[in-house]
Parts: sequence; C-alpha cells; structure tokens
Amino acid sequence: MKKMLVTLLMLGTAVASQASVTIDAQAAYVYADTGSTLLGTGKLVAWVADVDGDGFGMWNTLGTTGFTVDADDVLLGIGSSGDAGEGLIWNTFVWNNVTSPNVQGKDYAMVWFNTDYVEGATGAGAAGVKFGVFETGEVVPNDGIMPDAYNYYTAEVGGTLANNTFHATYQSIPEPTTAVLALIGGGLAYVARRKQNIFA
Ligand SMILES: [Ca+2]
Repeated sequence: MKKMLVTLLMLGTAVASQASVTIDAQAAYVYADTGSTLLGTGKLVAWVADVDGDGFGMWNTLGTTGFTVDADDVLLGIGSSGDAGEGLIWNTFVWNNVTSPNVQGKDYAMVWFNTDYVEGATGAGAAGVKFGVFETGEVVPNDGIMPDAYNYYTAEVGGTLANNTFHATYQSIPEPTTAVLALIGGGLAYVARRKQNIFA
C-alpha cells in the first residue's frame, strides 16, 4: 500500500457576495468497510451540518434516501471521493447550502458511501450500502472567512487520529425492518377482520 502523508485541508474560498463555501478536502486512509478494503475512487461523499446543535443522531438509522438522520440537520453538499487513489477522499466540494437555513458556525461531518458517486444523488440509493462518518468537530465557516486549515493524520501515517478513524464503522443502510413488515401485516389482518365483520 502506498503510504502518503495525509492531510485534510479545509479552505473556504467563499466571498461575501456568494452563499457557498468551497472545500478542498484531502483525507486518508478512508475505508469502505470495517476491514481492510480501502474506499475506491469516484465514491459518494456527503457533508452534513448539525443545525440544531444536538448532534447528528443515530447514523445506523440512515435510510436509502437522504443524508441526514436528524430532521433539522442539513446537507451541505455531495461529491466524488476523487480519482487520486484508493483510500483517499481527495477532491473539491462546493457547499451551496451555507446560508439558507443558516448553518454557519455549526458542526459538520463527512459521510462516505461504498457506492459510486452520481451527480444529483439523493442518498445511498439502496439498502446494504456500507458507509462511514467522520464528525470533524469543526464548524461551517462564515461567508468571506478563510477557515483554518486542518491536518488529519491517522496513526498509520504518523498522525494523531486512530487508524480506524476513517473506517466505515457504522452499520450499512438497513433493510426494511421487520417492524414495518409486521405493521403492514397487522394492517392487512385488521382489514380482513373488518371485512369479516361486514359480511358476517
Ligand atoms: Ca442535529
């Protein structure tokens, strides 16, 4: 495995007249699962903000559509992991949703999916897709402010972050729950009972 210095640079290039922030993200090593499979190139990456300040919620409940768990949290933008190499999220992302609603100063997280990036994607698209989350502890910068640059290094490459920081440590997108199926089944049984009553 090619060893590279790992950096995650957050460079805000927004100006006061624009309601967007351009993020130049470089992160590694990012994994596609809990094992040793590196995330591929061209995979789906999303950025979300904790607008209501109560955390991002239970990620293992993330569905096949949408990128947030908390209803009040906001998707900042999506993009591709890039083509720099396996295990790297190495690309520029534009966050267009930084002022409406106002997410500036709110914590944000990087979410990656073991599925190919498609422009306009509205979520993982299917159950069973592995995904990981890195709650950065950083906040969405204000317009016109050049945020600090942050270097994130896993211990594997001499950094302070644990080697499993960028593993997909959360559950895959869940299959439809048996609870939902049970609810449907219960509803059918109720209808059946009603019909029985009608025709009794
Ligand atoms: Ca929240």
